[in-house]
Amino acid sequence: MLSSLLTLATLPFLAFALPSSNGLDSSSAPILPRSLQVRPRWEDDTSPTVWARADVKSTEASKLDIHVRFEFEGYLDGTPTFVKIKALSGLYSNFTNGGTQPAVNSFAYHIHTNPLVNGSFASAFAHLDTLNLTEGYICNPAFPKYCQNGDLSGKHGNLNGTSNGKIPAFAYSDDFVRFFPEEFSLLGRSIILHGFNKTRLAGGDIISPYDGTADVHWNPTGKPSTYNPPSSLPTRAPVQPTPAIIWSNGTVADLNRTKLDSLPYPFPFPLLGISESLNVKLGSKENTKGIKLPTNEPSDEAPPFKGSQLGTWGWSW
Ligand SMILES: [Cu+2]
Repeated sequence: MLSSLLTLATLPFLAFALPSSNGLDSSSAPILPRSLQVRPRWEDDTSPTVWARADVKSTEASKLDIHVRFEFEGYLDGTPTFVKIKALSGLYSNFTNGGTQPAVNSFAYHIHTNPLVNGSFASAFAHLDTLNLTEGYICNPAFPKYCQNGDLSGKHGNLNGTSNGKIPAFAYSDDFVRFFPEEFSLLGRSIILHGFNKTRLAGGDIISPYDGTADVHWNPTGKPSTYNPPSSLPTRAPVQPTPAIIWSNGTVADLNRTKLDSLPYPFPFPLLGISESLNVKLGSKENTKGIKLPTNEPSDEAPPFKGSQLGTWGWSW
């Protein structure tokens, strides 16, 4: 299993070695925007694995004491990114935001497009949505392909509050969370955690040595991401279409062309899917796998974190 993974990981390099190849196997392949024709910056790295991290916290002023750690493990071969989550404090059931809001028992969370400016959660703007699916269609976890790629809780479920505010480490794989190409990348973004009526309760930047936002010890450098620097980031959140449409309630995707054309908002598929983008190959599975991690697992280690080894985590592919 491990050897086959390593073999797969060499494929991007082989593609680069062929000057006439654009990494696509179809003569009808779309012409890629120049910005997508990028090679992973760690192409000379011998490791097939890359990491990022985010410490998502409430502000001191809020006195909420929310701290959720996210860790991302990605692969050069385009297999799904692994997302590991642990709530260290503050995610209580019957959460009322200090008595100011109706109680909620679970928390939505997303990758947002922009890193925080001066700690402002509002400055994170909207969900990462590199294929422009918009929020016009309600994300259905059965069809993650048609969810905003940054809508992690839409695809995998909210974080359920607990009596002590902690959630043991757990993890899942996600086909649509990407380290590359750069404009699809989670690098240079942030994560926002929400309470009642989408209130922004906590946030934190996604940092990694791969884009210069973390040093080798995983301390934040304060530098802009080399992947998504301020000049490439949106300057405002996009206006979302309303009302929202639940386009599929069933367990089978109902997405023929007629159906798509009948939907009230422009639907970007199939324009330029992630699977058609250079260097990116979707995993063989579009569904996700969740894994419960040992509760005694340390949470403050620097990546590569323990338990990330294939055998230890019981990967089935
Ligand atoms: Cu959000």
